[in-house]
Amino acid sequence: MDKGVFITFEGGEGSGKTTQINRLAESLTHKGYKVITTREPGGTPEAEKIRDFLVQREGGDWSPMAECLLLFAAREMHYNRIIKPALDEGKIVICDRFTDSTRAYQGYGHDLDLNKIEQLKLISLGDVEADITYILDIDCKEGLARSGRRLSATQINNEAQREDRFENLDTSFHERLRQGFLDIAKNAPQRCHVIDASQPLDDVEQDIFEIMLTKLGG
Ligand code: Z5A
Repeated sequence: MDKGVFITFEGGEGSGKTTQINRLAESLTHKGYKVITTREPGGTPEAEKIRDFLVQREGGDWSPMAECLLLFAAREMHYNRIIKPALDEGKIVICDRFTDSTRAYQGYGHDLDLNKIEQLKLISLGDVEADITYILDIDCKEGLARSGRRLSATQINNEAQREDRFENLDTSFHERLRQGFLDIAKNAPQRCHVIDASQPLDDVEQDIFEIMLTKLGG
């Protein structure tokens, strides 16, 4: 491939993004594609520092606009230093969350004006969007239960560093978030594919891979 493919995974807490990204990356690598996986917030050492502010329990009490500015600061460096160079080399880039998460979490979830989010996106990234976005959709309670089980199984020495600042928000926040992702998908049907993430792992994987093969032309 001369030009790479930019794939993003989106969804609420515990929707299975990380698990499915690993599976998709393995299948595509097995088929001979050059694949990199990355995540947001994060992906560069600088952006990983911003991640700690945003997702750790004691990371800070940020306003939605401050969160949004930090996210685009991290994303600008991540895109230009990691994602774009890999795409230019013809690689497939699979990213755990991207701009749709800002639209859903800060916009729908925290009620930040969606037009302001689009303006910040234009300033920092221009018209950059993924080629394919998978939105893993799951009932909020089920997703939070999965996420809670994963968090409690994670070994951590300092509780203040636990990545659960968003998990700890109330159920109505997570309901708005879910609806936000579904609206985003409805408004960008060429790019976004909603996947029923409540299915068993293998079935979710199969739905994702079938769409991928169609996009890659078999
Ligand atoms: N954030 C934001 O506000 N604005 C932005 O612009 C961006 C991010 C980019 C970090 O994201 C936080 O940053 C995020 C929003 C905010 N909110 N939080 N918290 P993150 O992606 O790193 O965090 P996350 O969404 O909480 O990830 P997660 O809990 O790790 O979920 P996941 O990656 O979607 O799921 P998973 O780790 O693959 O699976 C979770 C568990 O469920 C695990 O034990 C699996 O084995 C299990 N699982 C997965 N799939 C299944 C199925 N199908 N059946 C049964 N069990 C399953």
